[in-house]
Amino acid sequence: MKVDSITLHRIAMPLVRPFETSFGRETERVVLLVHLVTDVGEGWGECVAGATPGYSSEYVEGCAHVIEHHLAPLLFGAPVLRAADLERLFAPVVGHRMAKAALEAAVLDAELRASGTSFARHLGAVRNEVDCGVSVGISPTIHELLDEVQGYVDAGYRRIKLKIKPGWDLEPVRRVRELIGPDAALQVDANTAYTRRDIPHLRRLDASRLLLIEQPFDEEDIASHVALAQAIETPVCLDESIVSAGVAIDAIERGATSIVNVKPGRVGGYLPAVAIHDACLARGIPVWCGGMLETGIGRAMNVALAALPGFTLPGDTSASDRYYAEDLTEPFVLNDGRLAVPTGPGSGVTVRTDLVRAWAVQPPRLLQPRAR
Ligand code: NPQ
Ligand code: MG
Repeated sequence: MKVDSITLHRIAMPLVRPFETSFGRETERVVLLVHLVTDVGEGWGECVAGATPGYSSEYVEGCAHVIEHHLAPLLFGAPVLRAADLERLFAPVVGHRMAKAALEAAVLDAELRASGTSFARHLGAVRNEVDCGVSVGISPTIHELLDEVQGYVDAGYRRIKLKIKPGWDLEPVRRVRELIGPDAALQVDANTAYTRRDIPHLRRLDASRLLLIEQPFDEEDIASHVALAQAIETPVCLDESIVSAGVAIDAIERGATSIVNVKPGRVGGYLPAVAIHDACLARGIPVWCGGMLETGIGRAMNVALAALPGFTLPGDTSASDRYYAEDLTEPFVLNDGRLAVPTGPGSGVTVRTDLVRAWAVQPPRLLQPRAR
């Protein structure tokens, strides 16, 4: 295919409730969307970067800049464009995986719509629905946390994940375990809020019989995760650290992670995400699909990815209404704790362009080749 134009849309979507993590509190989700027009049809992609570099070094304006000035020229310059070639095409740009992933998603969407193939079929899905978990933010009080968790249990979520940080860990986790009972799936995510000195403290989480503890230390600090894994019974799971299949294999071989969170945005796209899935499957390491408060576009693609055979744990692939009163596509609705994998061509969902316009925080930016 040939790309005729790329339009960047910046939108802000109101969250149904503030989402607080160890790195900050969000009340709306600012999202960068990529709309491609190609000679075979259109495609949409979503960038998972946040408005500020508080979670990752990448952020909306940085991604928009690197797309406009460095990645789009590579796309426009490619004689024949195929999603499978993008990792190589983008290799001259170091890092910026979230920006690359947004373009990859849009190229895949256009390519698959043109061939009448779904994301699920193309990526290698083996299920037509996926088990869903939910990520629960840090609450002002334990009482409000228990209320929120009870709501998700009632909605049918098959796994609860609590955000933790120093000062919000042992007690809330213990109280939620008490609320949901000994057999319910419960895990925690620290988003790098601890240091190696906290290992004796984190060991006390073992009493709550967690499925896993996610990313307690800095993303560059594989060694401290090895030390924790040796000291704690709860399985250690890396998120932020896993930026490529190579890093995943290294972290697994060093004993830093026995379960892996796979997020396409973090690793540069859906095809690199499948490569990490394959590497983990070959090593007997379970994976699950992370979430970045995606709109229906990214949610549809994540649900397709989560239907691959190695995704044996419920993901942060929650229903649309976990985050948004109104989604950018047809909403994803929980059915017995599961979401249906879209079957239509490409992502299988339709973008509501009226909402893209209504929620815009900047005029759309149209990018075109200089000359052909
Ligand atoms: C995680 N996601 O697993 C992330 C963290 C996260 C669902 O817990 C804006 C930008 C908002 C990035 C919220 C979940 C975000 C964000 C949460 C990342 O670590
Ligand atoms: Mg995480």
